[in-house]
Amino acid sequence: MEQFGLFVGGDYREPASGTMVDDIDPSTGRALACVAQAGREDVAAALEIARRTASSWATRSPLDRAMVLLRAAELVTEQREQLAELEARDTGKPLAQARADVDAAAGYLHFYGGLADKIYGESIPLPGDAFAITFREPLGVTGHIIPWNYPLQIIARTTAPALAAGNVSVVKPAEEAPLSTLKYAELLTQAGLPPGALAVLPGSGPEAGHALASSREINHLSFTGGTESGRAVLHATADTIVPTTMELGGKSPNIVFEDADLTEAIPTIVKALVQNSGQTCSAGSRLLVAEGIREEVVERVAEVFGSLTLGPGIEDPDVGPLISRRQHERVQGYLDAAEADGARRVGAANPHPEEGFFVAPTLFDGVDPRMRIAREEVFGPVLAVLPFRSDEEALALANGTDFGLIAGVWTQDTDRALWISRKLECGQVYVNSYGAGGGVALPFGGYKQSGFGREKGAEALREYTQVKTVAFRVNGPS
Ligand code: TXE
Repeated sequence: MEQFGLFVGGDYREPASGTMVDDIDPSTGRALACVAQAGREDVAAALEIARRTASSWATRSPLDRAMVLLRAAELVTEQREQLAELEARDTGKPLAQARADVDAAAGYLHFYGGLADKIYGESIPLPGDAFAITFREPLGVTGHIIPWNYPLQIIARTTAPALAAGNVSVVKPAEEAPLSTLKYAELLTQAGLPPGALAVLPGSGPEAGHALASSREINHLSFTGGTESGRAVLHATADTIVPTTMELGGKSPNIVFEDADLTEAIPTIVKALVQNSGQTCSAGSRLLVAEGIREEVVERVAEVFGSLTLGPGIEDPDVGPLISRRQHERVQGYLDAAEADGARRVGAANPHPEEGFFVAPTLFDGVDPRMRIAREEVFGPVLAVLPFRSDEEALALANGTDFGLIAGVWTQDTDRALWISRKLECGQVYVNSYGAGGGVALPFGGYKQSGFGREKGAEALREYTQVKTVAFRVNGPS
């Protein structure tokens, strides 16, 4: 079985404690690899190396930094099949999705590589001959806590802008799926990133994750994960007053008005939910539908659900397993709660392999907005249908959870689409589409308990820089 160490200082090393754990293949429940576990000491050592590397990377010419990231984008693309297979095995996701994730990772490196030498300040006129200029400076050492649902995409999404802006990064991937993040660090090093500018430390959340989040040696922390762990991380960064970006998931709606083009809408609504087995922060897990077309929409979505294949990610089915036994139990708990609350399950469960952590795509009609299935993030392939009778009711339902990440709006009426887009309390709205294929260039982040700060797009560079203002009083010739 393949063994993976900690990636520190440009190479693999053993953890101080010598602890190795099995990395489980979610399609079989059996070990896939053996991975080193970082402890407090390893985190401290990686941070020390990062600190020593910080000024040399920050003072490299912006064009040099750009060229390293652009070269890394090429290397990721050259390794597309190997990386996709690794990601499919480690997370259970279908190969086609894993390939899309590799493309998105290369896309982030390309996008932020392209911006690395275009991070400009401003000039601000002041009274008389005075003026001020601003500099966008790197923060120093950035910490990154990564979840298991899109490890490769998310390490690229958060470290590419950090590195482009001249920071150095220390990353703690999730226990369940660390492998592609280690390969990513290898490829960036191969592309010319200085050893020490990017460390990847697999390990547990409460130990390695907490050590990183609570360290005084980081200058910024980006966290992507669940609300509970996010809260623990925020307590830690509050003590050290470290700026933090939080991406905490959602309960995002697809809103289908009576005039929607259902031929376009139905396949997108299905994909928005079942992609990655529903384990996507921006999953379209609520279907808000005009009462007049509810029956037809439910029937058509159920029909597509019924046609989906389930299997190991590496066989490229429509739907793979969930990430872990724990996640399987959690989702099963939501299915039981929905039935106990009186929601009506539509359609039969698709067949799936006996072993592995599979849950068939499940559609619940007759959902009341107070039910848990309508309010809480399930993070599995479970869709809750809620009918509405007016545009105002659709808006109230859409905004009626604690989350606010993204929304899909399906209508032919541009006024209606614009009206509701402005009123929706969420970070992104898609009109007659959903998710826009990863949207590397589109600012992304939460309203309300979906988090704060923005990732993706040029906007993310604001998170990874700090602004210095220098004001001049100019004395002209006397
Ligand atoms: O994620 P955790 P879990 C949601 C989803 C899911 C739920 C729980 O609803 O059902 O969260 O998933 C690290 N200090 N999302 O428990 O724990 C952890 O090691 C520092 C939404 O599996 O949030 C991992 O690297 N770090 C989401 C990362 O946090 C800690 C993606 C995420 O794991 C820590 C994943 C601590 N005290 C789950 N505790 C999204 N936004 O896409 C844990 N971690």
